[in-house]
Amino acid sequence: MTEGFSNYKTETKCVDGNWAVAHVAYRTNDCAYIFPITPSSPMGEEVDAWAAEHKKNLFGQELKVVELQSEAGAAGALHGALVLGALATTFTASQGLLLYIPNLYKIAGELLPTVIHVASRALAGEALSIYGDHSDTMLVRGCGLAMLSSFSVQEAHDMAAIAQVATLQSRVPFLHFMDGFRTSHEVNKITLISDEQLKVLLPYDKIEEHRRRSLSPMHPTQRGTAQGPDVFMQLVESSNTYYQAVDGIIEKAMADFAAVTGRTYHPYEYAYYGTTQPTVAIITMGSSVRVVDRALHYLKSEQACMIAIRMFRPWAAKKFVALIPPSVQRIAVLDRTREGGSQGEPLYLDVCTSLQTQNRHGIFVAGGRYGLGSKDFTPRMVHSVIQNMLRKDVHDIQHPFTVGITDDVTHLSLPLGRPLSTIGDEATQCVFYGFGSDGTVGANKEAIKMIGNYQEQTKVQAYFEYDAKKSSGWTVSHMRFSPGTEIDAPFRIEEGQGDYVACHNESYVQANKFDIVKFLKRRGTFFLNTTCASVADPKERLEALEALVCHKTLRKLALKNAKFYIMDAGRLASKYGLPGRINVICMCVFFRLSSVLPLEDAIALLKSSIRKTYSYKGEDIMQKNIDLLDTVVNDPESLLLVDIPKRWRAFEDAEQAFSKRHVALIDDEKARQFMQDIGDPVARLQGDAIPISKFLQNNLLGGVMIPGTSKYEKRNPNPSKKVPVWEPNNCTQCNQCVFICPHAAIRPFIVTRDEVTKAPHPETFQTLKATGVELQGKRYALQVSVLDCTGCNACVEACPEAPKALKMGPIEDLLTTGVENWDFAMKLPERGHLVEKSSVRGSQFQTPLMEFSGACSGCGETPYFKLLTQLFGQRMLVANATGCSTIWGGSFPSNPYTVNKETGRGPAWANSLFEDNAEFGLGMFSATQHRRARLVGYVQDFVHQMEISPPQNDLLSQLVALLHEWLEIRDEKSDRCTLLFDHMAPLFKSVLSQSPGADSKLSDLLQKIWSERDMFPKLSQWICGGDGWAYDIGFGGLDHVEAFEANDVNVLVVDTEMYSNTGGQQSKATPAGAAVKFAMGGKQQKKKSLGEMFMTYEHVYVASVALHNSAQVLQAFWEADQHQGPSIIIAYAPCIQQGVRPAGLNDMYDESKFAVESGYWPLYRFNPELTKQGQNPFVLDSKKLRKDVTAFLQRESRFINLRKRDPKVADALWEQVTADVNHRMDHLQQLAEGYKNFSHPSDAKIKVLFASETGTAARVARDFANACPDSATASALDDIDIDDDINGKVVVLFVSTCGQGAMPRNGRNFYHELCRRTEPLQAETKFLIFGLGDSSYYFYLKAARDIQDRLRALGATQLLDMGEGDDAAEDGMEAGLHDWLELVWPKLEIPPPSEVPHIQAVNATFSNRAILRPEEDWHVLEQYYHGVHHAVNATIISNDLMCRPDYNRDFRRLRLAKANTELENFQLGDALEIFPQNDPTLVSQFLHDYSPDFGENTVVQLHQAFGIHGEISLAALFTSILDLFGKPTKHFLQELATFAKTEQDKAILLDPMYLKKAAKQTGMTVADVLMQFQTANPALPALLGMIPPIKPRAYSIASTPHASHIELLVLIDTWWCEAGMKYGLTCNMLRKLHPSNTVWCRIHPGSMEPPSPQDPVVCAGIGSGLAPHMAFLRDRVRAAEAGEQVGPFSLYFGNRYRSDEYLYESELAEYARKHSEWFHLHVAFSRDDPHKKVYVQNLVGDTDDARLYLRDQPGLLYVCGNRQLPKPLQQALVKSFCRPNPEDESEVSKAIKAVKDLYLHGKAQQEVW
Ligand SMILES: Cc1ncc(C[n+]2csc(CCOP(=O)(O)OP(=O)(O)O)c2C)c(N)n1
Ligand code: SF4
Ligand code: SF4
Ligand code: SF4
Repeated sequence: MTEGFSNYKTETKCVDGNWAVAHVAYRTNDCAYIFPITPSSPMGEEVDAWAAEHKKNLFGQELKVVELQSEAGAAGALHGALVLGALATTFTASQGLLLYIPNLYKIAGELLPTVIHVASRALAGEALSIYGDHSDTMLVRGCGLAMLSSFSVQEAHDMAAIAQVATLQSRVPFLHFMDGFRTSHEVNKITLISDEQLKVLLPYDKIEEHRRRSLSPMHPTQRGTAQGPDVFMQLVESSNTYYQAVDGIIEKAMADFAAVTGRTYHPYEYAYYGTTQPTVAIITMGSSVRVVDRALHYLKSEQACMIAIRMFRPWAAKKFVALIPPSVQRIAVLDRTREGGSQGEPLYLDVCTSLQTQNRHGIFVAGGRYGLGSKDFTPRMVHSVIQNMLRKDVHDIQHPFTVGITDDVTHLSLPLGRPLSTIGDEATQCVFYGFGSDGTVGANKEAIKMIGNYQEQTKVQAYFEYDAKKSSGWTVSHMRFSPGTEIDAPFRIEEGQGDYVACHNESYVQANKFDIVKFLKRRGTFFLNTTCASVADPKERLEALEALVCHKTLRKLALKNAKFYIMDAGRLASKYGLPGRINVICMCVFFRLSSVLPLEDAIALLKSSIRKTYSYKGEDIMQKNIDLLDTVVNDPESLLLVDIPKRWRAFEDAEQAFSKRHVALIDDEKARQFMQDIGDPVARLQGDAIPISKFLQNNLLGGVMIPGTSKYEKRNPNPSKKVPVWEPNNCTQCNQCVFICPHAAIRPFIVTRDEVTKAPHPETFQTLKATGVELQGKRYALQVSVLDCTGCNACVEACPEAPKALKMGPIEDLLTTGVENWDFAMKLPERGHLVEKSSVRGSQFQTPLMEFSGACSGCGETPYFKLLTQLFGQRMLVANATGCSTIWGGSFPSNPYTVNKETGRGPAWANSLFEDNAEFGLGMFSATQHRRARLVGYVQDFVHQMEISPPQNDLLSQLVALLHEWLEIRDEKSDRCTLLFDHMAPLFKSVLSQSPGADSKLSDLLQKIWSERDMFPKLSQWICGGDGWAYDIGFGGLDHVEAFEANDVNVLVVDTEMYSNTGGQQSKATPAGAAVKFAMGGKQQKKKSLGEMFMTYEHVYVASVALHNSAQVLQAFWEADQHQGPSIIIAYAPCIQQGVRPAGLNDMYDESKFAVESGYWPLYRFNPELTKQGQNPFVLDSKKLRKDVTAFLQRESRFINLRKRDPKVADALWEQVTADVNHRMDHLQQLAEGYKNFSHPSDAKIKVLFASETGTAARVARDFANACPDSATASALDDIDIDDDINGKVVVLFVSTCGQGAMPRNGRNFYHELCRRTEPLQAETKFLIFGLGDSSYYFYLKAARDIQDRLRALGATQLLDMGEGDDAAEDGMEAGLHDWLELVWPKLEIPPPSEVPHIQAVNATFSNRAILRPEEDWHVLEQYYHGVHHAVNATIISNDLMCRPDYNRDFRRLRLAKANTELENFQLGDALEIFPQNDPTLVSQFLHDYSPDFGENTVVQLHQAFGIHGEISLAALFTSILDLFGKPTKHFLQELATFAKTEQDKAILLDPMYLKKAAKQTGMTVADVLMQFQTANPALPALLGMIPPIKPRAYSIASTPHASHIELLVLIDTWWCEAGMKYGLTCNMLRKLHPSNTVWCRIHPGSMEPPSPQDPVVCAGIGSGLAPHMAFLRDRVRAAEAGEQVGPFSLYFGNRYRSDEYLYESELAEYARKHSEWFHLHVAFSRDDPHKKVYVQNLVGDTDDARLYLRDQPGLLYVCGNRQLPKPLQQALVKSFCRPNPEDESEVSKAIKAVKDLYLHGKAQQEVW
């Protein structure tokens, strides 16, 4: 080496450690094998990007960069390349490095030269940590690699070169490591090694030798043989000489390097700054060397020196020991790793051994751990280490020790002294606090480069810290600059050292959140970006600041004499159309205030940087940024210096952090403690100070986390400051917004009216009458958690346009009311169980058990996980692969997985690693299976024992019955097992607490069952992860799990089409043409079709789903869970890394939709269960492609960027993507049309179609299609083609109506096409249509009617009247569907599907009791009514006829005592439900006649049948519970037919006409049928299961809650058959009741919202429909008589004859007389004048009341009567509304609109029957 280093031209550059290493590795290698892992990924990314730019290495080629499926793969590939004589390298860290281990042994064993570059990182143990320490590198120290450690960014660059030279010289492979993050991510200004210098250093002869040694058929040799005991050892030992030479080779390489570069290094370095002889030596390696050096330098310690270790392997003991001065008596060895249970950590052991082997005795060696997981290591800690070593008595030295934490449990930690200001005054130190997405970090990275590059001698350093949240969390940038002195300070800026401290988010200084000012030095500059700066008046501005910023902060600013500047950067940015992007502004402020560069130069540099950065984003954005910059520079007004008033010095510290106050309010004791001790300090960046004991006290040992902590954070992660605002009048309660919300921040609540009044802000706690039968009487509220909403806009996008019921509004308006209303709503009872969760709407009433995660705003992964928890959350186990879903799903201390507040149950979630997740899940599953089998064994044993000797004890016998039932249903995939367990648990506890019975074996068995109680529920095993896991690293395991049919597990793959968590590198899910990291040149290969691969197994349930199609997603989740065997759902997940333009993930919903509609993402399901039923298992859910794939590609940066960079390549790849998409679609189409030998659906004669918003119409259509032998599967209307699928065909349509009469979204395009079409349909086109809707809506069934009208207009023949499925009907829409289907089958000339009835026999046995006392029956019935139905037994006070006794209609006034509190608490407008009973005489007669086997006194033991347990006589059962005299259903007859003894009986029972005929003739009852077909004699349990239970009947209450009784107005129902008049069951009972009789009844919330006494009201009622109006009227009379102000009240009442049916005549007349000023009575009696029938509606139309009170005033309309009333009444309203000018057309059309609005705005309420 002859040339001097000064001969080379060198360049300096501001770079980080990763870049520095990559820069050398790229140029000195042929190939690189890569896989992403933090913090080493940027090395791979850099080399890939350079290769994409065709940059050349030293050998004149581009580096060949190959990404593998895992690090194990990269290691294998590296090995192969080396064997083939390539110069090859790789980059990795942590778990990645562990996966290299087997190959490291191979590579070292074969003496293959290579350098593996590692950014050293912690290993996942009790938790994952992406941060730096030496745990990974220390674990590979035995593999046989030489190991070099770099201490700084410059060294990382230099050691990369030295290692490369040394490996080639020695043939020993090298591992070169730097400290993860601390060095890999620190930006520093370094001097680069030029190509010329590298060329001089590289031993080309050795490269040649390496190449010559390669495996080649030209000179073949064999590698990797198997050897026996005789030779293996000798061959292993034969490489010793190579290792012995390494030390010398490294020394030489370093010397050569020094000669060429001027930078001198040694394997071990000595440092001492005292003047005498040191007695203490500190031994360390990595970045800590610089810290120790700085501390020693600052302290000028006479006692302590340091020996720094660069060459860790091979360890040269002699060289090392020689550096220890003879004066040293004590050594402290610092290790950045922990080996639990060892004698000491690796470096410590090496030091001790060296002293021993080199004969240096008498030195005390203490070992200490520091900096684990990037814990900051500072000079102050070094000081503590020295102090420890200088303790007088050697026995007092803490060994082993830790430094940097407070260990108050094992007391290993050293106490810390005051911070040392080791950085000289020459350097400027700056701290910036930013918000995740505000661009602060990016801007700072730019700034550091500008400053560093500005002048040759300027030195810079920057280090960045981030919140664990994926975005919108905090960021802290630490930056140092110096005019000439090197900045070797690998630690954060310390307290009181900052020259410039900036807070870019005002919420950080609000309510004492972060202590930012602590960094500021005296007289330093503090900049705050705040809205206060926009307050014009200086005095008011100061007041605003005082109101906003916590006083502790203001006091500190005053005491530090700070220069305090403010600016409203947010306002400025918005003004320039760049909302939220404050980076340019804040950077400019920094240059203005810090004077690190002359301002003019700084601005020029900033402008050129803006041009560079924003050129990709378009001219417009670039110009806006430049204009903005000019404003900040030129407008002195925008940046204001605050004149700090003296009073701030006296401000009190008293203010408690908002979060602390918030934490104190947490109800749950455990959670409060956790948040106090840990959650809150961590959130306020004070986690470093938490002592170990706090973790133990909170039971966090072993990485355990308590559930549901994310909800306590309330971090307001919303840069847009906008949240959705609900417009209830437009809301259809579809819950689509709730489904899509990635953050679970918008939720529907089912509330009672009473609860609404208790809301903290009832005026803003808006509600709607809840739709759907199951929610009758309840209210629907939609609430947003204002402090958890991220403002992502997804809910607004998802809200159907009919018009939209959500829009974004300013958050300020809701910060108090919204927050408090939300808190209130969260405390409301859980009511999800009231609604079936199998529909989209129903699923969203279930409380999500995954909420407020740290995912990016609008993340496409989270909604899927949220849905999983809503469906299966309380019985769900999750194995989650490392990836975004573990970071947003499990970042300590925020746990978004939570529990149901009533049961305390929720998802059990765990993460093992990235690579092993499928296996991890399989382990969970098999353990569950095994443990459950054990439980089943115990239970079977126990039940068997009980059969042999039946229990004498009542509790025990109940328990046995339940266990029996559990055994039967234990494999049912539902919550039933859990519910059964809930019944069992108290019995178990009581039985176990009783003194052990005589049989201790039995109690042992019981005890064993109890100890396995966790296995009672049927658990649902989920294995979840991203595409990187499923397609790449975990594919082997995933494949293995799916390959076995017995593995009943479900896999969810959230496919973002890249490794999102590590910053967006390609996976095999990335499509061709995408330019993502590791594929910057554009991915060449098409996306792997994972779903299709798994379909080939044929037993795997496979689905490909996308978010916007909520119904399909939901269906897939259900089917996957229900499938007996493995499943996989591949879910398209829009991700921030895809770069959706222009709105990013604010467009998440449309992004998903576009992907599907362009065919880019296919929707399908492959369900093996269908194969079993002989059907095509493959269903293509996305059929019709409406958008162009290229249009989709044009929306995303991942595709567009390539086009900008390399249009030719992009064009070719885009063509390829389009071809791939079309090809895949064709293939899927073929599968749909004929998978294997399943029939082609075009054979189908009937086409079944649907338009469905919430999935109900789709479900009904699919059921119909399944039942109809001549049809294929059902399709959404938008997926079909009118000509192909409708024209000339027979179609059956199921259409729901949403919004205010809107078409569901999957039918809109179809409808538009239908409307546009002018060409008639072929004459043979026939159709049937079934509409679904809610009759309480004005536009009931509108969508179905629109389609019907249009089809008719185009000439199609309608085969039947439209069927009506009314959600508001008593039995929901099913009844209407049933009736319609009865007519459909004959019309289609298809025999109705033969339903094989499934008889659910009740769990009952004959009792051995001969007879029961009536009180005993009563006791059980009480259990039934009270326990099961929450009914009470009320006494009749009076039962009065309201008409003449001989009159043919029987109106009655019934009064009941309100003796029970349950009856007292009803509200105006409620109804009373009465449980009727059968006539006991008829029952006893029937039982006597029906069967000789049982009679009325027979006693049966019910085992949880009808919800009861215990013995009951058949008489009681048939009188009170079973509807023996009700009308038989078709279903009942079918069931009975299965018992028929003769074919003839069977035929009669199955004849559809039989029921009709018999009903017409005799009014046949269930009892009649049973008597007629006595030979079909079902066993009693079956019979009890076949007869439906008696249903209660509801009657509106006519009295007010103030009255002492409950009054009902009842018309006794009768009906006729040929045999005579018949009574309905309840009426028959009611008419016979006498005072003092009792009835079972319960309050049923009314369907109409009552008016307040002040509301103007118009009521229209006919017959007994007067009842609710009477209640409203009586309430108003009461109010008026109490002196309250009351509004006008008009009552229109109609009946047939005035003489006999003028109900409440005298009372009404009296009111009309007494209260004429506000009460207006109108009565109509239709039959009084046979020539002119006058109805209620005629009176309404001919009077002014409706106009006055409903049009001119904001009044309310109430309508109660039969179904004939509403329509004519609406016309009457129009008439009244335009009464003064009935002929004026414009008045008429205004009136029509006003009536419509009345209904649309919920001002009209009706109850019809
Ligand atoms: C063995 C190993 N290699 C690499 C990593 C680093 N790593 C963590 S998550 C991840 C990417 C996950 O991507 P994907 O599975 O697609 O999930 P996403 O983040 O997109 O949700 C990588 C590479 C790791 N944790 N372990
Ligand atoms: S804006 Fe986004 S986070 Fe907020 S409620 Fe809507 S979907 Fe949820
Ligand atoms: S209509 Fe809009 S606001 Fe109402 S539930 Fe549906 S999506 Fe939500
Ligand atoms: S998947 Fe994408 S959007 Fe979601 S948290 Fe990860 S990076 Fe953010």
